[in-house]
Amino acid sequence: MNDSPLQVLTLPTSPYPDQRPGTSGLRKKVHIFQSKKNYLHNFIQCIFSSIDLRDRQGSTMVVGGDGRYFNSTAIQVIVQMAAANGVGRVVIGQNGIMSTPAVSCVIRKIKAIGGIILTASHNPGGPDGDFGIKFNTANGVIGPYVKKILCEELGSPANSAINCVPLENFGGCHPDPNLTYGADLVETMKSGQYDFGAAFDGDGDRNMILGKHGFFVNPSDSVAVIAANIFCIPYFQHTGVRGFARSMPTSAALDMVARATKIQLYETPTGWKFFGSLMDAGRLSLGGEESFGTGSDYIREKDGLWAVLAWLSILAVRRQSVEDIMTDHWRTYGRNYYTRFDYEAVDLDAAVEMMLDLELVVSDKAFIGQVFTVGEKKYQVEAADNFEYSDPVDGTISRNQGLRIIFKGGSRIIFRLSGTDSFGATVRLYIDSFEKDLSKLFQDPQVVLAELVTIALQLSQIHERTGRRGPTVIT
Ligand code: G16
Repeated sequence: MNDSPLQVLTLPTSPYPDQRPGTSGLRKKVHIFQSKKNYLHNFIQCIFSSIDLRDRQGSTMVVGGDGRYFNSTAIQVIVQMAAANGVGRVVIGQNGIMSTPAVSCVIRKIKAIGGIILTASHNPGGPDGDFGIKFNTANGVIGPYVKKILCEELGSPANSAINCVPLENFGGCHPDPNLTYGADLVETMKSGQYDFGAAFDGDGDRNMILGKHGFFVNPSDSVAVIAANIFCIPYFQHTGVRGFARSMPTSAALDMVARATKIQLYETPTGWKFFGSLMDAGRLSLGGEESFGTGSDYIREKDGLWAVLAWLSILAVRRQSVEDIMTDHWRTYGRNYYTRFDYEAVDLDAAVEMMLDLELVVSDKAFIGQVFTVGEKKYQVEAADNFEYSDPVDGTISRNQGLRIIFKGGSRIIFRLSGTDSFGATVRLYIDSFEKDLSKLFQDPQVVLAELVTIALQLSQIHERTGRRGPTVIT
């Protein structure tokens, strides 16, 4: 504008072919953002350019992040570029920090045009770690929220909030809340001193639930338990329940509850955005993913604290331990034994080639009906495909969402390439097997699933192809 005291600069730049957003935004090593000219600027400009100029002019935008290294540098750039792109107001979290679910909530409350979230979520932080950018459209660290809600408002002792001060490198800890990276918490819980434990990632959208003695609630089970006890949660007493959803690789535990309660179930590709579309259409109330994400339609993101509060509501009504609630659930609905193997940072070409070859194998007609024998057990292939999803709201088709091998009886082997890694490729292998025999409900998942793992390793030749001897993380 002519009368503006600010001068808009136009800077030449050229595109980077590796700036393809994955499952949830762009994630790269910090040094890539620092060393490649305009790397951050290019991506941010693409975000602004994707918004119609008429909507952008004078609009309000939310910016926040998990406080990781490079956040404050990025925010300075974003504010300047927002002004140059005609955005009227930028709402920034205090010290640049705002959890992913909080950004979603603020966007909806103040009717912002969208929000830029500076996080690489569960990936490590610090100068040698990862940085990431997500953009949430108009439909939508964790520590300060834990202190405020769990300690100040609900009265948990202050020393129950551990690692809750935002740090640029997360104090050297890995922010992914799982059994491997959350091992300290599991050990602490094993002492039997505490009844309930939870871990979150830096941007607060993931959660891990633990009971006394470190009893682990698998995330696929967690959403199923919340679904089965949904009316213990006041929010749903008011809104009712419209539908349940899980991502394809998430175990089918939720399906059992949906069937019993006659509530519609949606199976989507990995990525919370698929739930967002269903929520916008009023079809979905509760969703969960095996990747430690759980949430409801009050915002358009998964929300770790929400999941914890949901569990606490259930505990308060049922007055049972986490373990008792979980084991009761298995007795009622059967148990989906479940595990995920992650092969992190493997060679990209080797991973892509493995997936292509595996797809050829599973898409061969002769594959259906094939019987795999491991020890005394036999598994017959009932169906196999590369998962494809047609959005029931707008008909958009998402292809290539993971290779599925489904055996008679419902056991499944799934292979996917992660869309959130920043270096090389991460191959995810998911195994799901249903058991309803009451005498077999309390076994070690790794023992129960060992045969299916053997079949998966044989079929994919993943160790031979990647030079690995085993996964980096087992959940
Ligand atoms: C993101 C998505 C989730 C997805 C997860 C893992 O979470 O929002 O929907 O399940 O990544 O994706 P992938 O298996 O492709 O690595 P977050 O918490 O990393 O933003």
